[in-house]
Amino acid sequence: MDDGLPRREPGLLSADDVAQYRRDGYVVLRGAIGMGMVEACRDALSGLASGRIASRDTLIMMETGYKLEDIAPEKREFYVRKYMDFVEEAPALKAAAMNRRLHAAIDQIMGTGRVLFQEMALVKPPRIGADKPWHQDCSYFRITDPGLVVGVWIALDPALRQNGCMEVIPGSHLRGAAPHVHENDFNRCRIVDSFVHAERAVPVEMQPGDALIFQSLLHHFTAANNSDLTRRAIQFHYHQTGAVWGTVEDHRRLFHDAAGRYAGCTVPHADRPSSYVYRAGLPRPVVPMDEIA
Ligand SMILES: O=C(O)CCC(=O)C(=O)O
Repeated sequence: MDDGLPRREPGLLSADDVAQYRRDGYVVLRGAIGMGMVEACRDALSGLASGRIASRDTLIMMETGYKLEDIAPEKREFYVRKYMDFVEEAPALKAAAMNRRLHAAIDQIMGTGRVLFQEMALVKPPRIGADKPWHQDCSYFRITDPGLVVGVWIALDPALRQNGCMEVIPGSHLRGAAPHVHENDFNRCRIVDSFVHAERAVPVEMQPGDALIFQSLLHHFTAANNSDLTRRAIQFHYHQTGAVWGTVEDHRRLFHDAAGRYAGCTVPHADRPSSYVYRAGLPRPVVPMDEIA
């Protein structure tokens, strides 16, 4: 019967899933994007690495010890560690970031109205893919309320224990911001060891198209890839409309050591200042899109 009330798209997450996000800090949405989209995203990344797809903005970082210019274009993707800032370069990558089904699920957790402020593709090439140490993503973002930030990590290959799937510590987001320290590389910033309960880690194995939706204070890690299996993923960060970007001092109030000194990951090393700034100034409103492939 038509009662004239607006109809809501059926929820993709159950009440238990939403409760899991609140309690554990993460939930997996299986089959968030379809296989056609997975293949289109893989092809776009491969095209960006080889130069087949023209890039205006994308930053490509290689695994340690490898240089883009030393490797033949068609082989480059097998040495890439990370792509950043790519949604405008390929329609499939934008359609993944704005996927209607994914955002209907995030609406259930966060409410409506959000912007995309960071995109990355994270690759662990077979045998050479390095680990990513334990960290909280909001240690990289100077947003004053981490509860308004949500991360989404979408597998493009099977992500398994042996090729470095995501590992999380359920409930760690409820313990607040933990102090981090930089290693010798600006991209390697980790939670101070004594704050990590690694014995409680849960590996989250996923199939291509599955999405891990996680709170920005969740402790997470990925191991090195010592297998022959590649492991590609795309990761997006969104914040709800109205979230405030603060100063280093605002961030220090969250991320500090016992002496009160800044212990987040946003301050470049004095000896090697980073020119990269997360795209806090370029938030793009989420406008849900249908899949294109
Ligand atoms: O995909 C990975 O290996 C790690 C991703 C991650 O946690 C990050 O870059 O923040």
